Amino acid sequence: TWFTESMGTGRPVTVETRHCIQEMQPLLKPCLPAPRRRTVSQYACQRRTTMENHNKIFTEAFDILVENAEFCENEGPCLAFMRATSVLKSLPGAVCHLADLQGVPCLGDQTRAVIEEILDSGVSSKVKDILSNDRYRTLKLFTSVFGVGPKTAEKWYRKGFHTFEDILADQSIHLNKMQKAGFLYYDDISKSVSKVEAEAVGRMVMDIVRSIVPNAIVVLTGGFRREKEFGHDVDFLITTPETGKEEGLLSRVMDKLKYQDILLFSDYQESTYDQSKLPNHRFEAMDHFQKCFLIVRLRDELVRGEVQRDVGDHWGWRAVRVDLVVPPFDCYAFALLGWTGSRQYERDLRRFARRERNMLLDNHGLYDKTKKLFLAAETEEDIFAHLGLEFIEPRQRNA
Ligand code: DCT
Ligand code: MG
Repeated sequence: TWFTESMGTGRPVTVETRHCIQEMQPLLKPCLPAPRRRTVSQYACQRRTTMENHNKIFTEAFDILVENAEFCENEGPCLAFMRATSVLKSLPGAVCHLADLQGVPCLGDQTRAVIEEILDSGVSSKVKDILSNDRYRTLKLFTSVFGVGPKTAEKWYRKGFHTFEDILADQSIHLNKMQKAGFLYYDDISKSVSKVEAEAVGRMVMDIVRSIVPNAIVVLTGGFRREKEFGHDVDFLITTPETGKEEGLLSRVMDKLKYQDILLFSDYQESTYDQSKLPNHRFEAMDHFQKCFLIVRLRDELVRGEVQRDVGDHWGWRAVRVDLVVPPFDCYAFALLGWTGSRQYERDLRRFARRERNMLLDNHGLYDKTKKLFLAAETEEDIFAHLGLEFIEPRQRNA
């Protein structure tokens, strides 16, 4: 059984009831307007994608296909399903017939077959098979632990483990510091963070940063900047208007968090940013800025503004995953654009820059390969202008 929101009622919907929903859907949801002369760009950075997704029935299926392809290291299908789910999220109405897909790019034979099956029967048999697959279920469970990637999950699965108890009881397993924290705070950090909680973390981080550098800039990025209501973590970009002042800032922030008994776990990464080594022709998942991946203690009173009495096993606080990234000021706009996401939006921005503009874009800067020079930017708008793209608000980057 896989769950989704039942058309706003909040009730879970099972696979078995999906075909009924499918029949009701045209009555309840605005269907896509006729595809006459509709042109949808193949690049997410030329589409506006808000949190209003009219095609959840398909995108949820594709998200599972993406995850499964990742577990199988099937890069081609993985990318194809990611592009399909992203383009469907951007459509202004529900797809009710195959004909609605006319003019919609990024849909190959495989993806169309999945859509067709869901249109016909309400479910995808491929997805159903994956959801009952032992390996998929186990890898999904293991990778839900902070610090456990697909490689480690696979290793544990091959040892015959199926549950957390199996792993924790085995003497031969050596957990690293991150994984230990991942298991220790599992219940809290696997619960999503609300916008109100993210804002409370924001005030906490802001107070500490400003007590060190009064004119520092602290910005909430990631999904919350895209106006998502919930997230898996809270991402911040921190910088200072005077270049150089940001050096050492992060370790001082962490000292203060420790001193205030807020820090539950930290993985600190020193900056490896070296301007002389740019432009970067390789695609790298991670940028070179000073950063840290944290688990912090968020006290209830910071969220609700009043002291709560501890009840039962509730201790008056919850653990939250927080990422802090500190770019130098002249990279700020690029870092902001990169850390705002979504991941698919970023992927397509870079692909668009490379293929359509002969430029290289990453979280550090933008390089024009034709003119052989770096293009400076103070704001995100500057970067869109360099790329010859219409500006897309963060809330429309939920690709
Ligand atoms: N990002 C990046 N390089 C990375 C990791 C992330 O540029 N190595 C960008 C893309 C999205 C953004 O940073 C934030 O990442 P996440 O927190 O993973 O995603 P999110 O969109 O904030 O989603 P969630 O709500 O799950 O946190
Ligand atoms: Mg995030």
